[in-house]
Amino acid sequence: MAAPAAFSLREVLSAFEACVTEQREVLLGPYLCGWRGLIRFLHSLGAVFSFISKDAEAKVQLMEGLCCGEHRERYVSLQSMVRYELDSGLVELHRRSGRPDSGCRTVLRLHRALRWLQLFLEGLRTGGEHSRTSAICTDSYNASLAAFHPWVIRKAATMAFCALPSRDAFLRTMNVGSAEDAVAVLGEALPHISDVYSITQELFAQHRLLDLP
Ligand code: 1PZ
Repeated sequence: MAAPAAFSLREVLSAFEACVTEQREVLLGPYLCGWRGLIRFLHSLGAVFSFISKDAEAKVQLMEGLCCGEHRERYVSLQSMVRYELDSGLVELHRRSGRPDSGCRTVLRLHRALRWLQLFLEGLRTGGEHSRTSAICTDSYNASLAAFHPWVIRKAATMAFCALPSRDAFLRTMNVGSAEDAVAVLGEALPHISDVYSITQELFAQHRLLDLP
């Protein structure tokens, strides 16, 4: 029996490249594929991160449900999703009620986490051989996601970061070859992640969706 294909972060990162169309729309299919892969990668880092992967998983699952649900043609891109959910009054602008979470508020959480990912990978890419992954991760988190999390989650996250392996070992867990190869892959992938991030940020800002409860 053939061994299962080795997991490589290269394909995951390139999913974000496939997200952006010529019209600068962000396609949900590859966006969620990218997230699926990131979650898989997070699993490989150990059980300390499972409270993080569970939350990301739930959000990705909710989005996948919308993407193959009754209104699937509205969930092709972030742009069509925003238009549809706003026009149909599906977005809770002020506070959450008992209604199911909207795609917009769910993507917003993933979008904020994408900013963390961008900072973190950039920190890894440019960090010295002996820099600590946990420090890079904490700095990226404090500069992004932490602002949206209550104290108890910030505390738990910061404690989990201490379990991260050294930069070199971390780059090797990406499974793209040597640490130098991994740095090169990051250099190629990061502009695409930044692109997805900034298009989404602009879209959400334009529609005043950046503070959805
Ligand atoms: C490589 C190490 C991985 C570090 C991951 C850094 C992110 C820390 C995030 C801690 C999240 C903790 C659990 C739950 C948080 C939720 O309350 C929030 C808000 O959602 P709401 O409550 O409003 O529904 N969820 C989030 O902020 C989304 C977090 C997604 C994190 C994805 C991490 C992807 C890791 C990729 C690894 C390369």
